[in-house]
Amino acid sequence: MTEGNFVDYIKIYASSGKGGRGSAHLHREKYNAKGGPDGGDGGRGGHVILRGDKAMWTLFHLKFKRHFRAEHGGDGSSNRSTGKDGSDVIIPVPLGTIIRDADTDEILFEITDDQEDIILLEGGKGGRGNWHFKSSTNQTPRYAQPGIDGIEAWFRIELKILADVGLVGFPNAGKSTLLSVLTAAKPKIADYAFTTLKPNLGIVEYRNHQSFVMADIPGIIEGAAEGKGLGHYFLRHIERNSLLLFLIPADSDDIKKEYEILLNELKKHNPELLDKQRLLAISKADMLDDELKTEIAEELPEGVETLFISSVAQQGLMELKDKLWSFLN
Ligand SMILES: Nc1nc2c(ncn2[C@@H]2O[C@H](COP(=O)(O)OP(=O)(O)OP(=O)(O)O)[C@@H](O)[C@H]2O)c(=O)[nH]1
Ligand SMILES: [Mg+2]
Repeated sequence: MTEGNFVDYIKIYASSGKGGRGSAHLHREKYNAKGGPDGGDGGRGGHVILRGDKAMWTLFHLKFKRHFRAEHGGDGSSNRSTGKDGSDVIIPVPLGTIIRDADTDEILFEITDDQEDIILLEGGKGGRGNWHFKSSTNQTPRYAQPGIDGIEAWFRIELKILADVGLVGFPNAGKSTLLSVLTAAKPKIADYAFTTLKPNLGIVEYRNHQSFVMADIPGIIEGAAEGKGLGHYFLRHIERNSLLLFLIPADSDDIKKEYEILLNELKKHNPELLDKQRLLAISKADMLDDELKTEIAEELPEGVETLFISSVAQQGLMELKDKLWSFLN
């Protein structure tokens, strides 16, 4: 899919490096033909490491490079020289990345902290050189350990969005338009349902160079939790948002009802979603005159703060940002 910058899961193949061989070298000098064993140890094979990176927001960088091989360890050599450790492969991933075993689907790790390192696959240990095996009965062992093999495996790397604000609304509610006016993101916008097929993220610049992240997900419809439309697949992405911004267009036939349906879908998907802070924006408010606005204002759902906005006419957007910011902090 070409739309959006969003890749939410990807399968990767990784292999760690094999440990280097221990050396079975016997020391020889001009005047000492029977020198002792002096074979060094093999170096460790490289690890495959995942590193949390707070500057990343997607798995897009993994889309075109899915194979990761760490270097093998170097072999040991004479003079008890240890082989070089194989270089590790470090894969940067956004915070909120989950790593599953590709076969069993079991969650192996979750990366939540910046610069957090997780060894996905450990490199094989280097073999020990022959001098370790010298004993009273065998002064010149010609034996050294081979290195231990690396490991290879497939993983499924998955991303839960860590956006602060998740947009929730029916298709066509104006979610992508809002994202496009509040952030530098350029999501596709059109006058039909399910324009957005994949989540889009944008950074909302706020006063004094502060910012927060907003996620636009595909529209949710009645029955979404049972698999209708596309929203169900993406509902899990709003599980981590600290705030849900509901968007209902001003020309909705029944704002209250629409709000109830949205809440109900979230609840069916995961009841904990209802514990999140939420805010309701009546979008496309440029279509309302004062009279209609007053009329609508009297019939708004209870128990949620509501404001009127228009992305097109740039109305209420600063108030919206202020409100979002104060909720987030
Ligand atoms: N009048 C008016 N129209 C708007 C406003 N915001 C969005 N629209 C229009 O509403 C339609 C849908 O907008 P989108 O932003 O694509 O809606 P969406 O919620 O992202 O829709 P899906 O991706 O299908 O879920 C487009 O034709 C927009 O031009 C607004 O503030 N005022
Ligand atoms: Mg959209």
